[in-house]
Formats: sequence, C-alpha cells, structure tokens
Amino acid sequence: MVHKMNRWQEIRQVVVVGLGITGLSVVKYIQKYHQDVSVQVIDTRQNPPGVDQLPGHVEIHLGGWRAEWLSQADLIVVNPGISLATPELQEARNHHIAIVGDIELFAWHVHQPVIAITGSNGKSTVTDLTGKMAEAAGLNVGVGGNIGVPALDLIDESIDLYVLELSSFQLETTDHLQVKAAAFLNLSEDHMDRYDSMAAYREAKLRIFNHAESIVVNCDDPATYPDLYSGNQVSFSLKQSADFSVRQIEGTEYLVAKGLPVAETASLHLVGRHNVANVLTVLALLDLADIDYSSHLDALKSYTGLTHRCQLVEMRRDIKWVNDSKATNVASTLAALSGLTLDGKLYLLVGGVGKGADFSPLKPVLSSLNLKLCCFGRDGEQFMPLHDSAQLYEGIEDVLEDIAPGLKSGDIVMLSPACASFDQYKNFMARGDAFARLAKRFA
Ligand code: UMA
Ligand code: ADP
Repeated sequence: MVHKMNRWQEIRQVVVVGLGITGLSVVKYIQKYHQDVSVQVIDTRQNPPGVDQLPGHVEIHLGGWRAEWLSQADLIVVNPGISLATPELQEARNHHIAIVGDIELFAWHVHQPVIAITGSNGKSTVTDLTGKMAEAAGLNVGVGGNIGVPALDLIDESIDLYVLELSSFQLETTDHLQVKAAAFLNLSEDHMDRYDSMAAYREAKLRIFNHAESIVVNCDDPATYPDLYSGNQVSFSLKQSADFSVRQIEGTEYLVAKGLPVAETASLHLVGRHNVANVLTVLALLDLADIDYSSHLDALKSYTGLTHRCQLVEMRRDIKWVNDSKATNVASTLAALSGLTLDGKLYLLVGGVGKGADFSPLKPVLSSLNLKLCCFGRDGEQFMPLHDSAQLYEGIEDVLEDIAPGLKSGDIVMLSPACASFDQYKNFMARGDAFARLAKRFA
C-alpha cells in the first residue's frame, strides 16, 4: 500500500471543481501542507460562495467548465455537490485523470482514529452526540464532514479522535478512508435527482465500510448490512435483540449495551423513537472506539439535540411552533410526525426542492391527523394531492400570515418540509432561522 503522504509525490497540478466551503478547505489545505503543488479552481456558478475568501494568486474559472485545465491536471478534487456523472468529469476520467473528494485527501493525511457515520437520516445527531460524549470522556475531538465543517479544516496534530458525518456524495469519491468504527444508520429515499436507483444510492453509502475495523448496522433496516464484510460487525435495534437495543426491566424501558442496562430511555432529553435508535448507535460507536462512556452518562441524558431538528422555537397561548427544517426528505418528515403529541390541529409546512422524490408515503400518515397542509416553494404543488386541506402558498411568510389569525390553544405549527431549501434559501439553516424569526412575529 502506498504510504499516505507519498500519494502526493507525483502531483504538481490540482484542479478543484466547485468552491463552497469544501473547495475553499481544499485550497487552504494544499497551501498549508503541499506548497509545491499549484491549484486552479473551476466553479460552474457565476458567483460561488467562498470566492471572496480565495487567495489572490489562485487561478479561478467561473460560470462554466475549462476543459484544458481538467485535461492537464494530475488530480481533480471535486465538491460533493457535483456528480461524477457530469460529462466534463467523465471525459477527464476517460483520460485516466484521478478524481477524488475532500474526504479522500483527509484520509491520505490523518493517522489518528476516525469514527464515520452515514445513513439517510440521523447522521448529524449521531455525529454531534458521539463527539460530545467523546469530549466528556476527556478526548480532544474533531467533529465535521457533511455536518457543515469540512473535514480538512479539522486537521490538527493535537486531535485524539475525528468524528465524521459522511454523505453518499462524499463517499462516492473516497477510496482509502480507514476508520476505527463506521455506522450506516438507515436507508430511505433521498437524492433521486442524483442517483439512477436506490441500489446506486445504497452502494455509495456502503463504501463507508470498505476499510473499517468495526462496523455498526441497523437490525431494523437490512439495507444497512454490507454485502461482503469480514471485520467486526455489531448491530442496534429498537424492535429485536441486538448488541445495542432496548429492553423492558420491571416495567421500565432501558437502553441495553451488550446485555447490560445503561440508562432508562425516559432519562433522555431527546424526543422521538428515532432518537433512541440514534443514541444506541452512539453507544455502539463509542464502545468500538474503546471510549468508556459509562462514567459520562450525564452528557448523554442532558443532550437536547441540534437546532433545526424538531426544535421548539416558540410557545405562546399554548401554541407550539416547531422548526424541523433539517427534514429534507420523506423519511425525516415521517419521523417528525411519528414523534408528535397533538392536542389541537397541526399546521404542517412542506415544500421546496423535491429532489425527484415520491411523496405519496406521507399520505396515510397525514390522513390520520387533524391537519392543514401548507405547501410552498418550487415543488410545493407536488404535495397538493396528499390531503384535502392542502393549500398552495408562495413561501413560509405567506403561510404564516394566512394561518396565524386562526390558531387556537393546542395547535402546532411545524416546518418539516421533506424537501431541500435551495429554491428560496441558502441552506436548511437559513430556512429554519427564517421560520423561527417569523414564528416570533406571528405567535
Ligand atoms: N454547484 C454548482 N457548480 C459548482 C459547484 C457547486 O452548481 O461548480 C452547486 C451544486 O449543485 C451543489 C451546490 O452548488 O449541490 C452546493 O455546493 P456548495 O458550494 O454549497 O457546497 P459546500 O459549501 O462545499 O457544501 C458541501 C456539502 N454540500 C453538498 O453536498 C451539496 C454540505 O452538505 C457539507 O456540509 C459541506 O460540503 C461540508 O462537508 C450540505 C448538504 O446538503 C449540508 N448535503 C447533502 C445532505 O445532507 O443531504 C448531501
Ligand atoms: P441527517 O444529518 O442525516 O440529515 P439529522 O440528525 O440532521 O440527520 O436529522 C435530520 C432529520 O431526520 C430530522 O428532521 C430528524 O427529525 C430526522 N431523524 C433523525 N434521526 C432519524 C432516524 N434515525 N430515522 C429517521 N429520521 C430521523
């Protein structure tokens, strides 16, 4: 096997495709650790995010492709938001130019242990909580990846452990990431504008197991099992016996790790059954990384989760305003609905960029609720057949302006859009912040 740093030996010219926070982190990394390598940047957008922070001497081509740069590169580093199926990249590949992502460069560099997490939903929660628990156990932890801090920005000799959230997009361009422990949480429909089939989406996610010392799979979701793996495999489940599971002991439900009770499920601050599954995964990952969590259960119990995930942002006149902007696919909206206790009416805001998804699995759940379905954004119309109450709006503000006067005690107004935000917002955080601001105004 080639020694990690030696992978750079033959590389003199790198083309970074796609700026954003990933592209910027790649440029900064190369400047810091590989000063003899020169970098060019291509972004098909006219004014991509990050362009103002690019060092002045880096050559940049905006608003389209630059074929001769690609053909002369020793290495192309591609942003996860750009598909490898893009013809320009295929052309480079046909000319045997290596194409990797930022996580592959990270893999070439680091020697500390890495925990990696993928899945359709729950990645950020598991990543964040794993990091918090490892910190509580006294480790210096670098937490990043798809969660929003590029992995290359984390690199530091003083780090004891890296915890990375990895998207299927990032895994597609990663070949040599050696991990201490990797988890595949679940698989449900997402990103069907990028993949030809669910099988292709799953294949990309399974790459997380390629060089894993130990892996964590979900007994309740067979799609998370690798087709071929010979290392150490542990499982979690909410429904059946598994290495990490739940069990009733004298009428009380406990989280159970390898046969031993860890804590009462009810002692968690996190809401919803899906979060119990997330916590079991965290315990499994910590165990596999030899991190003793048993003395730090306070950190587990007091964890309230990340913002934009089923977050109560306003409560007035007994009306709850819930921001679940991170629900960017059908399964995450279904998870939010299953964790709901509703006394009045639910005003559910759905819509945005649908990514080619089939929204019909929402229909039976919606029909069982006292509901007004408020559809907005580019693909809002696709939700209209799902419920008799459905009404189409331009954006979130129009929805809230319309429904606010009719709200009554016990009602819930929830943004859980089942769609990406890029039609009207920079990202899901900006969408959630906008909702929270408007909630304060209309509550
Ligand atoms: N784009 C172009 N032309 C280019 C480059 C990008 O059109 O030349 C478009 C692409 O359609 C792409 C979009 O711009 O989808 C986003 O690119 P960006 O500049 O915003 O990307 P980054 O800022 O580098 O963010 C990326 C991840 N984005 C994607 O995978 C789309 C972020 O995940 C991630 O947090 C960040 O790297 C750090 O690792 C976001 C995401 O939506 C949150 N991820 C998907 C998800 O969670 O479902 C996978
Ligand atoms: P990701 O990083 O994979 O998008 P998050 O932890 O940010 O996952 O959660 C995103 C959304 O998915 C939230 O709206 C949350 O309610 C829902 N969710 C979280 N964990 C799970 C899970 N294990 N199964 C299904 N849905 C989940």
